[in-house]
Amino acid sequence: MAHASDPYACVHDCEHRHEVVEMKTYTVTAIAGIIAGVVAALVLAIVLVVGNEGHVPPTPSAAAQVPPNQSILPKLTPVAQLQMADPAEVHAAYAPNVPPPVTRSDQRIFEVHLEIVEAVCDLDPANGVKTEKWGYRIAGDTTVTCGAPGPVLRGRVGDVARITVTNLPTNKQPHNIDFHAVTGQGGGAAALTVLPGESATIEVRLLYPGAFMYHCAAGDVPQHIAHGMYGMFIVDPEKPLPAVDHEWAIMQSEWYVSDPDATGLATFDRDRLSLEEPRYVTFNGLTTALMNENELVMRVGERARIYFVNEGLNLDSNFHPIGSHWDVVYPEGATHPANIVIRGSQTTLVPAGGSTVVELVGLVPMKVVLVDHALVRTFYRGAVGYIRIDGTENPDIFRKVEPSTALPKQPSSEGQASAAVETGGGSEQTAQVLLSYRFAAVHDGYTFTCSPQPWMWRNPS
Ligand SMILES: [Cu+2]
Repeated sequence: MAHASDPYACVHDCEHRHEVVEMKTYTVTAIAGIIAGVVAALVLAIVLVVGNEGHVPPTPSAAAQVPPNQSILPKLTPVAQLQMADPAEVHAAYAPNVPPPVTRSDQRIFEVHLEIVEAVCDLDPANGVKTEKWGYRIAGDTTVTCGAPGPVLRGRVGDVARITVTNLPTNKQPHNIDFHAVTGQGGGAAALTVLPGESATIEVRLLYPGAFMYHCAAGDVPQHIAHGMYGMFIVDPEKPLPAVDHEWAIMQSEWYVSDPDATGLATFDRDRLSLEEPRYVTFNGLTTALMNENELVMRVGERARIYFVNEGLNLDSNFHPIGSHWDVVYPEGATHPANIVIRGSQTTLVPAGGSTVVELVGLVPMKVVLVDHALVRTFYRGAVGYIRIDGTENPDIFRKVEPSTALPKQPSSEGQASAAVETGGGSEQTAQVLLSYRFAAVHDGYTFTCSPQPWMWRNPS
């Protein structure tokens, strides 16, 4: 029955009236749904573009598109139908640099040629310590005589990599390469075993995207890896990872050497190797590879991606950026979109022979200190690197409060701690690199400030 106060009143019967009410309800619901959808899309776009600097990492919903019982292997174009990659493509570079991402949409054949070098090389330049290193260089690059770590290689899932390894005739050892990116006997090691003066070639399909270790697997494999015979192979997914402002490669490794003699030469120490007690732990093969003039540089507002391989030989790495976070972690360096990324991690575990891919956002100017947070390796053994973030301060994120206002008026049971790592200059005479760790704590209304404690790389372990 019609009612004067009923906005949906009809003049016929109640059934018809209900239909009109339902139709109008549906219409209102539909309009509201459309508006809600548009608003949600706008909010999502704002979050992705503004809140995350335009970065769109893989999401759990995307990962769910490939259930575990389905293959993630690419559909392979037969090798006979593949074209050679454009000669302008770059597939090898030296860390911390990486070759540019492979962004083409088809599978190609590309070639890389590595040479094996053996030489006495710097290990701890600030202390004048050298050791015998074996490693890899881009073939023909005679400017490189120390090949540890070896070049960073890069290709795309589905590509065929034609890899040639040459053992220079001046070398003394047989060598080869086991590529963790390769599917086939020994990762190619047997097929690539070469005596001094020999070369060998394999053609291999890149099936899984990620950041992969490669290493020598000849003879006493631990001895060869401990001499520096390793590198990194980045395999880009079919759909490239989101573009970032910087991409860098870092390789952690251990050096089992004696104390240096009077000339600074530290020799291979098999006892230390057997005990898994390295004398040095380094990023990119040197104690100074990522500091001073070699520190990495980015700006506030930029995003950097680090491809990190733990070359071992024996230790797991606890990769941590002091003063920042891993905004994105591709766990175990497995960048296939079927995987779920981690957001906002503090420290990511990287097993020996494994990797991670992490991203860091510059939010305030500082020096991010890259460490293995098993900190003996950083303070006593050399595993440290720096990312300098330039730009404008942001007090909404970080500011120092003067001590007079920082001290609580009433004793509090809640303590606060802050820590910083910095380098100190060694004297010209000792040429020591000093690290100091300054710990300041505010606890129960009292301030404790410990004096900087310098340790030297040569500090006996
Ligand atoms: Cu070798």
